Amino acid sequence: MPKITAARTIVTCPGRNFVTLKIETSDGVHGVGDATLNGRELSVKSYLDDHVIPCLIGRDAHQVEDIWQYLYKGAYWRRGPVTMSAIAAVDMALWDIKGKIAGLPVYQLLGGASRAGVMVYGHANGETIEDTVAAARDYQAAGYKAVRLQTGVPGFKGTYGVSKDKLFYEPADADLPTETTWASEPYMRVVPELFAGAREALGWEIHLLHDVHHRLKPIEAGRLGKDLEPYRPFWMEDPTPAENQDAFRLIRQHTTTPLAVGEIFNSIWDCKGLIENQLVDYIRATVTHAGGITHLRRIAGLADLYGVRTGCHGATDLSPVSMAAALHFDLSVPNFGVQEYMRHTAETDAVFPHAYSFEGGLLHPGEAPGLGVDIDEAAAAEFPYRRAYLPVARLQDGTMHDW
Ligand code: GCO
Ligand code: MG
Repeated sequence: MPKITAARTIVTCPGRNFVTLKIETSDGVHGVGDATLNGRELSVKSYLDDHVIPCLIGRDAHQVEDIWQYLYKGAYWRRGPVTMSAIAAVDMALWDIKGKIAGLPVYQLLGGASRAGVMVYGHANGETIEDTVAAARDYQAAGYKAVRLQTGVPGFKGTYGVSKDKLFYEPADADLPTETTWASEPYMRVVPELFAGAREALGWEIHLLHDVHHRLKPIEAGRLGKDLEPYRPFWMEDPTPAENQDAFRLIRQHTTTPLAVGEIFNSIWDCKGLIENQLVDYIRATVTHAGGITHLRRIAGLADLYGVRTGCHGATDLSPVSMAAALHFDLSVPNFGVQEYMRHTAETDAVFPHAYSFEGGLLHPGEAPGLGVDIDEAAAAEFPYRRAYLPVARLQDGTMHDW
């Protein structure tokens, strides 16, 4: 059996922070897992270094399921983003090892390819509707079949989703949280105009998505969904915070715009009510923050029973290791919907050499054994950790709002 002989975490900041777990085995094979939790990177590193790695040494690396159960049930303190990101990193690394030993890409171990490739959506951002539509046109020209549209709200600086750089959107931009100002009313007026402009310029053959980023009250979300209906959006994401899941009933009563939720979910228990009550159409839980490939498959299995499809989070704060793991999952899972794809910087791609590739709007994980991604530790060492926070949002009178 391939025994786990060593494991360690590597923190690197090639433009943004990433935490990577590397597990080595007695077979001479190693595996990698992504443990990045945006703005709380060092908490997950400590969880792994201080509490998980000591328990891994000497275990059979092939026992992916048993080690998952051991870390989940054995901690007593279940769930939460730190715990589940740490478990996810172990899970990814073990699937990587299993694939390398088998000589097969991980998607083959998950049942094989269910489709030719993974449809992805890119991010079209702009300060104005014209800028956003122009960015979306560039994605269309590059072959994308789906694109997310975010635009500035007139009179407000630093709207969610509007980047300083056109291609690389990186919201964790400061040593301490930046303060932004928000008002829902002008936002709710501008988004339907954006979609009208985009349909006129881009036609109907491309999927258009939008992320509300938890900003609206349920009744406001119902209104926005209804106003977007004529433009047939692929989805409206995170319309309202999902702590109160009954809120989604209210949204559903008002709109047939498909709903996507779950990028901050950590386990199947966060998803259960929304899926079983058919209150969402796409579940956005991701490999890194929801317990790894092993747990995400369980979530997808439940979702499939209710006609809910997957739409994994794929922001730049998930490393190429997470992206590779997501692509093996996406390629194999029957109820795949779409995969978010924000391109990493060239520095990040150099630190994490990978086999996945983009063609004609689809990503493919490639045929390399395992996950097909690695960390170049010498390159990683050139980019030391830099504390970085996501912004916060306040209403115009100073009230804290959901960012
Ligand atoms: C998305 C997300 C991201 C998050 C980021 C926070 O849909 O891609 O909303 O942009 O804000 O991942 O860490
Ligand atoms: Mg989002």
